[in-house]
Amino acid sequence: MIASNSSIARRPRRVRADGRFDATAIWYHTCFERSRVSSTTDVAVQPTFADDVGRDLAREPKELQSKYFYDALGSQLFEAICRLPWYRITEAESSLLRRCADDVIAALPPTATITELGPGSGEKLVVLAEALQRAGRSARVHLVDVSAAALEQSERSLGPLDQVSVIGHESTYEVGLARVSTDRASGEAMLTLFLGSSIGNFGQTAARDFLMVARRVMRPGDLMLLGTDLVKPEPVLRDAYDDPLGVTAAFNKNLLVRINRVLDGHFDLAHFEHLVVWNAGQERIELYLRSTRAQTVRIGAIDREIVLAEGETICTEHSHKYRAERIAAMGEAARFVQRHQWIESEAQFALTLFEAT
Ligand code: AVI
Repeated sequence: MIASNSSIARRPRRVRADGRFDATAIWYHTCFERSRVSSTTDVAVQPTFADDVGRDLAREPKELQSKYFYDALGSQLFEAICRLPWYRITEAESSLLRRCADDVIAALPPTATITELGPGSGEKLVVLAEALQRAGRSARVHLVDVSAAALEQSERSLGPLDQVSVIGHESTYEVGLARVSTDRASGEAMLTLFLGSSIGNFGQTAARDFLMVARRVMRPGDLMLLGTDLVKPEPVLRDAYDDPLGVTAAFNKNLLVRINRVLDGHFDLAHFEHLVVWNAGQERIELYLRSTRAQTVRIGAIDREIVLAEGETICTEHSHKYRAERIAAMGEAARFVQRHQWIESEAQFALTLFEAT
């Protein structure tokens, strides 16, 4: 439901893929209308946390997937990271967005839907909602995230806005975007926001494939606003990912806390340290959890003993940094053309507006 200007529905709705009660979203029952409309089995066919942890800790070298950072505590720790003076991405992107929001909204046809992939705190959408207001417009906004906790956080900040009607999709980016795109009216354009340099957490091939998949569900003329952190001096990157307050270390170690809590794991945090490596060849930051001694850790729910040597690492995240001049080519490979690029030169961060050709 969407109406003109300020009379639009303002209550966030949630589309959960499996239609089950979400225990982490109790506030919904008191604060918001709740929709269990469900048309995909996305979450149901995803490998479970237990499957992924069992398989990834059996690999040599060991790894854990960064998507599992974002439980309720991990999402809050990430919000704290975004406020750290050493982690410049959020502030740089917000200031760029304030600069370009009117241009982005002006580029959007009068009837349009906005979809944000991985919305985080929702603060950036507030900037676009203000631009919508200045233009005397309103829009339907879809939020897509696999994390219920992250969706709740962003829906809370967007709930009171008059210019947007918010619909949450607890789903993978690809499935959520496809659903939003196919469900819209024939003349309705779509702006997809993929911000915060989230694309940097994909490998290079995965990033290219992701843009191709996204492009496949879009129509010619649809827009995508892509946020990418740029290559910068190593000490600056180190401070961003190994901050002096230890928030990023806590964010990283929370993966072990999550395994302990959810999978009956027995990781002792005192015997792991947060390790940050700048891989200059691949132009990416790598996060690890390093075992400070030889140890065997039981994970009850998967009936496994994980053997770690002293100094052995578990890779938890890659965060790729980009070169501004190569971003257009990355889009072109996926049948996008670059319409604008805005660069925050101090923090070295880029926002690129692509159009589907
Ligand atoms: C979400 N993502 C873009 C963040 C990044 O910078 O790669 C995640 C993060 N990891 C550590 N700090 C922030």
